[in-house]
Amino acid sequence: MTLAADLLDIATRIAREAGDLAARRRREGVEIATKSVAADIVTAADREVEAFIRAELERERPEDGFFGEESDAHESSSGVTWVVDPIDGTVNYAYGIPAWAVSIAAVEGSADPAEWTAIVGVVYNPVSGEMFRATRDGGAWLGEERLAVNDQVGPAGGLVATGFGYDPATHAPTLERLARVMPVARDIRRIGAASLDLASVAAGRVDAYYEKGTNPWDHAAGVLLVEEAGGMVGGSPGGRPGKGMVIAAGPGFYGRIADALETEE
Ligand code: LIP
Repeated sequence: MTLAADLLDIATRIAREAGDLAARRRREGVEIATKSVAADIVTAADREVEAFIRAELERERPEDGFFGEESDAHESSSGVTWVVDPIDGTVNYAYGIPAWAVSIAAVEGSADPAEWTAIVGVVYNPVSGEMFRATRDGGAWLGEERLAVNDQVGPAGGLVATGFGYDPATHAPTLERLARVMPVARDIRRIGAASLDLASVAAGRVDAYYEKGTNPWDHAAGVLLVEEAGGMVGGSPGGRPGKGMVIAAGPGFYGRIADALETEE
């Protein structure tokens, strides 16, 4: 079995078990705490689920590194680092909106988000039971269905997913950015979880996704899904996807939305 295939098996099993744990805790009731700003929340389940994922990964691959949303990073001695968001879409999870996911990626080459190469990515939605998965050069899949981005965007424009940061100070520029995108969009979708937004691009359920201010654990797995589904990904003008910007779309629409976003300079 190749390294990617082995890592995919591990990621898929752990994502499913972690997602089912999170779903159980949701049914039992959610305890909420605040992080950076009032709207940036974390639940006890976020921390418990990340601890579960971390312990399972350490048991399976003790030499690998870890880079997660809710706990300290751990340096890799194997060359592989796991990038984990235990519950992406935390606000949806807290409100009981059925749009949140466990996002797990395995990256190699560097533990720096600006330099690493994702080789495995899984995004698991425990509510729908959908396990989106991809390996580098192995395609993106949902069950036995091979995923492909939608590259036929007509004159009405693209169906564009996006997200808004928690910090109220970012809302004005976010809305200005949205106003620049609308001329190339038929409509907007604000799903509330970057990993599910990116999985939706990979599955052709939306034509594009963009967002400024997300964290590596929000998009590491989803970016690989889009790439392996034939899509294009990028960030701030000419850069890689990152906190400055994540853009994902089919090749035929990517330029239109990237141009609309680049005019903010
Ligand atoms: C969320 C992202 C979402 C973004 C939110 C938040 P979290 O991640 O998935 O796209 O709009 O502001 O960053 O906090 O739920 O893991």
